[in-house]
Amino acid sequence: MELDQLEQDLTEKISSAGAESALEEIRVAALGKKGVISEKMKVLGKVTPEERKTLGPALNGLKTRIADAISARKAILEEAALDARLATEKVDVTLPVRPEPKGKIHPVTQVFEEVAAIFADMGFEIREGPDIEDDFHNFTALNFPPDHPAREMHDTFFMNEKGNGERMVLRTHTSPVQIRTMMNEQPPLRVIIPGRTFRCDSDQTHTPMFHQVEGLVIDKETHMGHLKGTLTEFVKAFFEVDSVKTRFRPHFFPFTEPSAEMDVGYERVGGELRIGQGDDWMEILGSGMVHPNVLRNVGLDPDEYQGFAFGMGVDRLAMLKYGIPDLRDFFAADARWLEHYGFDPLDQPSTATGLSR
Ligand code: 2NM
Repeated sequence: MELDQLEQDLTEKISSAGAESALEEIRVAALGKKGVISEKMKVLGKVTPEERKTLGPALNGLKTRIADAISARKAILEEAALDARLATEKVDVTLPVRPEPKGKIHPVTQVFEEVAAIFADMGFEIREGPDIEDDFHNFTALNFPPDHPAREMHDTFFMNEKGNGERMVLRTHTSPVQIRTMMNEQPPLRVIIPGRTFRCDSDQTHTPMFHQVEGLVIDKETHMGHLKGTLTEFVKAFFEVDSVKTRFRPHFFPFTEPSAEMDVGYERVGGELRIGQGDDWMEILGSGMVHPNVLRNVGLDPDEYQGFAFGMGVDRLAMLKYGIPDLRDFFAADARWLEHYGFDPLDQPSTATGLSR
């Protein structure tokens, strides 16, 4: 009689348990080490053999039925919990698609990334340096003579004199980073340096702040052939054409000897510029073999090491490639202009999947 009542109580509790934690409490109270059923089992040793014959099977049966009832209830609760979770995670496939990401990549940023992707494929690494430079890194180490016109007030932005009389400058090119790289690292070097540059110049085709990518290769046997091959491959990859007509025209830079400007053939078809072929020439970049004085200034022996360097204006490259007519729009921060000329932030330039789409 007593066991029947106990079974009825437990069964009712089990079927009304609303959570797995409540069910576990019932299990411990009934079947745990000090649970009611376990306590009753302990008494079996103290009853007469006669009583044991009926009480034993009765207790064992009760234990099994309660354990079964608990696992059955547990399965129901687990299923209900899963159903509830699935209901909250339901996706409404009739909702409209998400809007496109807002904002565009500026053409200058796009070109920086395209140039980096092309040179990365050729084994170049990226180096960066400060916008504010000292005279040594921006001029002296680069073999500019003390009276060179670039050092004049009207070409270079000078900071106020420091206590020691030294005047820092806004770097006029990214070449000081080449100097820093050569002084801090050992050849062989293959690096490109993207960045902002500053010159005191403002008209239709010049802005006081502009963008450059320069490059540097230093090794024991690097020669003018490597320069021509590297830059020709670069121009082909950048303008996304299979062949390009080029011309290397002698030039002068203080930091390279010999120096050459690279022109590419182009033609105008209708309103469109076609770069690569044609009867007209367009200057695209400056280059040359690093001057022995520059190598000596950074502590390299010109009889052991040599190399080439080059530099190009990123703003002009962006105008040429993407048909942007006015340089000053680059810096006007006009959202409608950027919406028109800008690039999708999710499209990463890569030579494998296409630089631009
Ligand atoms: C140019 C053109 C030619 C150049 C040279 C160097 C250094 F540090 F190696 F001497 N850096 N950049 C270089 C050479 C830059 O820009 C039109």
